[in-house]
Amino acid sequence: MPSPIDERKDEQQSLVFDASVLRYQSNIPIQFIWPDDEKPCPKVHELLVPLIDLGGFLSGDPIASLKASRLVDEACRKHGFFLVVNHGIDAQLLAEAHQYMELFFDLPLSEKQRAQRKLGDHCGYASSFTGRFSSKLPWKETLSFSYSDHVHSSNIVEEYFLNIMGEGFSEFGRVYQEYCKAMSGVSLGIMELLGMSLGAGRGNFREFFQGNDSIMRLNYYPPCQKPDLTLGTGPHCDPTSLTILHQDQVGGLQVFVDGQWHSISPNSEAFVVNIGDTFMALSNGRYKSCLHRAVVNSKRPRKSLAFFLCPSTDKVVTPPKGLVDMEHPRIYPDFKWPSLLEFTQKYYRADMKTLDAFSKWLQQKTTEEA
Ligand SMILES: O=C(O)CCC(=O)C(=O)O
Repeated sequence: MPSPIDERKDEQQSLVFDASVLRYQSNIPIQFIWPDDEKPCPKVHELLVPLIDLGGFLSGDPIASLKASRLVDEACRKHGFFLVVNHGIDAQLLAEAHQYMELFFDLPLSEKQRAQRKLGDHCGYASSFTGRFSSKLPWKETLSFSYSDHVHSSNIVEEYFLNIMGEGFSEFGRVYQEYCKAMSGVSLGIMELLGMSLGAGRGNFREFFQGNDSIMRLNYYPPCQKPDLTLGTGPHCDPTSLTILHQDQVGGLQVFVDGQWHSISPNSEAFVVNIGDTFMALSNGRYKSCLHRAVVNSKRPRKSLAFFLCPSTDKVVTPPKGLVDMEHPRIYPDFKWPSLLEFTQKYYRADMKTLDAFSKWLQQKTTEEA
């Protein structure tokens, strides 16, 4: 299979996504113009997503638990998106996570490039994906870094900022270390809920994701003079297990349901949660990992914080026995998360068929190695 990285053309190397320069141009570079059938639609309807009271569920309130489990089950069988409120995340921490993101993306490009993401790597700073793809480029900048829930990696985020950006960034490290730890905690609570709603036992997935090796991404979408021609994040399903997203008040997240794009409006009190491909495999296909994207606008920058829960690198992704029977045979092969990550970083640009393409790739690789 050709690597998407090979798609890179020579002229790409000179293309730089620097919003502070691009904003003075009346047009946008052609690499950012998406095909007509993928361009943003002028009007979209709001997606009806349930509001889940996580606190009520976690405190053991039987009525709140039953309600939460039913609502989550319905949403995850249909599209995999829901909102959680009463999640226990400190408002001050959330505000700081947004503030420090603004501070980082306001730095001059050369400063941000100290954290430059290397080809084939999933961590670091990326100004669009100019070095990786030659067309359908996203109108955004990102900073991604690893988080680990292992006891011996309790400072991994702080160390990342210190090593890559230097002493002056220790406060960034502190804020995002704390934020990731809090997100990991919320994810484990949601895993209890998913275990219950799938009838797989409350502790099953919680235990599976203890010691997770996850990814945190800060998304920054500068204003764009031609927002109707481009996308901030192209349509994709998350290859990871569960995404916990906090978007600012600008709006731009869209989900593809029943053949149409729908928006999910900002709600500062809530996290947007969605099922990723790895959890779809864990649930033996019962819960959906759904196509989503982000649109941009011409007036205001937009920010979102995305925590991608991933299993510990040594865990085998296999559905619990209770989710496999004659009526529900296995859909996806066993795999470990680092293989799927490698597949999406080196060989395949994530879309709505990632898991099927990955399954075929894995089977082919196993046959070749036998
Ligand atoms: O910014 C958003 O609303 C969506 C971000 C997203 O889909 C991603 O980072 O994978």
